[in-house]
Formats: sequence, C-alpha cells, structure tokens
Amino acid sequence: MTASAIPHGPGATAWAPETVTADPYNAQTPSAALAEPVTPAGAFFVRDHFGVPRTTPRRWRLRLGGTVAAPFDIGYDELLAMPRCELDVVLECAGNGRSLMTPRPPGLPWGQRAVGCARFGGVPFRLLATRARIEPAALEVVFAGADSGTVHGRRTAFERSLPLAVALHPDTLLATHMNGEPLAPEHGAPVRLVVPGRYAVADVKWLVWARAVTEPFTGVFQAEEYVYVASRGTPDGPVTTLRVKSLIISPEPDSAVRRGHETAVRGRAWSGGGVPVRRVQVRAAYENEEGSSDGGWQDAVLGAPRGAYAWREWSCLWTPERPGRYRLLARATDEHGHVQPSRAPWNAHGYGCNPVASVELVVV
Ligand SMILES: Nc1nc2c(c(=O)[nH]1)N[C@H]1C(S)=C(S)[C@@H](COP(=O)(O)O)O[C@H]1N2
Ligand SMILES: [Mo]
Repeated sequence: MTASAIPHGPGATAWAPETVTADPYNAQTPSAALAEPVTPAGAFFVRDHFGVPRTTPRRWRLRLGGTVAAPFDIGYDELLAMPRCELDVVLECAGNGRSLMTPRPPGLPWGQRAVGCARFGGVPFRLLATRARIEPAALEVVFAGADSGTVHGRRTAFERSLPLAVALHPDTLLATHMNGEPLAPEHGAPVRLVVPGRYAVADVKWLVWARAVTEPFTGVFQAEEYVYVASRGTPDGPVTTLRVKSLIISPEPDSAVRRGHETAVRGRAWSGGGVPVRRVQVRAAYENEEGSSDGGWQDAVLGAPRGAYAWREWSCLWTPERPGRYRLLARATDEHGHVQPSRAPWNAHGYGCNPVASVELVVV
C-alpha cells in the first residue's frame, strides 16, 4: 500500500470506519485512511456512549452558567460570527489499544485505530467564558452533551469537566468544523468541544451546556469511567494528557516483503499536552526457534511538524537480509523525554495503552 493508492479530493471519504459495535455505533479508522496526513471525517473513528442526539444548527443553543456573573446562551450563527481558529489535532480514545492488554480489561475491544488527526475549526471557549464572567471561586468547567442514557443504573448526560486553566486555554475550542466541513452528526454536530493534547473523552460532542463549578465534578464519566485504576485500589484520577505513542502504517501486519529489497517503513507518532515528538526509532527483529536477533534501534526520519497537537509522519528504509518471520518495532520519544514503554502499562479499565508499536511480517 502506498500513499498514491489513496483517493484524494471530494471522493476521499470512500472508506467507512470499521464497526466495533453497531448500537451505539462505535468504529475504528480503517488502516488505509491512516496513510492520509489528515484523516478524512468520513473515515474517522467514532466513539458514542448513547447514540447521536437529534438537533439542528437552527435549534441548537449553548448555555453558559453556573458560578458566573453573567449567564447567557448563544445560537449557532452568533457563534460562527465570533473570532475563529483552526488547529490540526490528534483525537485518540483513552481505550485505544485495550485489546493488547493481558488480561484484557472490560470495555470496547479497540484495536490500534481508535485514533485520527483532523483539522478542527472553531471558537476558543475562553471568549465565551470572558463574556459570562466566571467567578473567582470557580474551580472547573463542566461540559455537557445533548446525549444521555443509563450507566451503572443511573441516568446521566455525557458530561466531563476540565480544570479552569485548561478550559480557558486559548486552544480549547468550541469546534464547528472538521477538515473544512461542518461537523458530521456522529462527530458532534453542530458544536463539540476539542481539547488538544488530551484523551478524546474530553472532547464533548453535541455540546449544549457549560457550567462553572466550585467543587471537583464527580459525574460517572469523570469519577468512575475514564479514570486510571491500578490492579487493586483506588482510582488514580481521570485520564488527561495523551501518552506518547506511535503507529506503524506500512508494511501492514502479516504482509510479505522481499528479501534484499529496500522496504519503506512508515507511520505516525504523537504525544500529549502540546509536547512535540522528538524522535522515532525503528527496529527489525528476526525471529526463529532460537529466539530473535536484530540490528538494534535505528532513527527514522520525521516529516514536517504540523503544529503542537498534530501527529508527525515518520519513515525509514529497511532491507531484510534473511527469509523468515520478522517483527518490526517503532518507539517514539517526546521533547519531555517520555518514551513508549516496551509493555502495555496495565490498568483495570485498559486506558492509556501506549507500548512500542509492533507488526509481524514475513520476508520471502
Ligand atoms: N456527548 C458525547 N461526547 C463524547 C462522547 C459521547 O459518547 N458523548 N464520547 C467521547 C469519547 S470517549 C471519545 S473517544 C470521543 C470520540 O470522538 P469521535 O467520535 O468524533 O471520534 O468523543 C467523546 N465525546
Ligand atoms: Mo474515548
């Protein structure tokens, strides 16, 4: 598979995401779409807890309230008329890669592709917060979607909170657009939150209500789900910053490559909190009955950066010398020195799984 085999332009959203559950609809990005630097919206993974609520831009309103001096609400056209910005942002589900963990934690059995990188356009939330005049006593902002359902026997809307400083960060967006088009229903139309550099559970879709609060929020998606819980013991707190990670796009798993031929190894790497990826290393291990042998880690070449929150392309050339089974590994390091661990860091809900990327293939 090469990038040139991928359709471009208006027809480029031909690939459907791969369904993981049908109702509610959850699906991962197909591997072919990951070869695009910007993931087409029509191929982008979908994570829905309760299904898509019905709304239209005409009827939609966002209410700002809670611990604020000047509560108000705003409609879609008024939001579109405000100062806007665009950012390339990786969205990754906190449960991405869960199926790599042993024993397998409960939850959606995501493979490695509950991830994508798109260009989001919208209005910084802080502009609305300024207008609402958040009181000094406020600690967090709770963001609520229009969707709701029953979790652990209790009825709840989809709600997540952010520390005030994160909510007011200039890059925290009320996104109306994805890759230059109005948001699709499954991605949160007409307006969703996008919090760059955090696990995508923060990116509340179908956003209808933002309220400043003076106590830490304890909703189910904040205090019970999307929290790191060690093997036994109490929650370590909600999932927040994306962990450094890489993905091998090509060659694809179990593909055959030719001995003595120069083979391009390509992929993506990203980290969280706006910290850029500094280095990606690749290693090819030959595996037979006696164990494995290889030439050690080799530096990949990084593509041009596309902002602090986008993923980065990387590639290197590899010429396999022997026929047989090989394992290709990729390991990213970010500017803060965070490195992917060799094994998935296990936790009870299977979040933040970022071990060294690995594909097996055959040299013929
Ligand atoms: N309102 C609402 N927002 C939501 C969710 C949801 O179920 N309801 N799922 C969250 C989770 S867990 C993820 S990973 C992202 C997925 O965004 P996407 O479906 O656009 O890829 O949306 C987040 N925002
Ligand atoms: Mo998620």
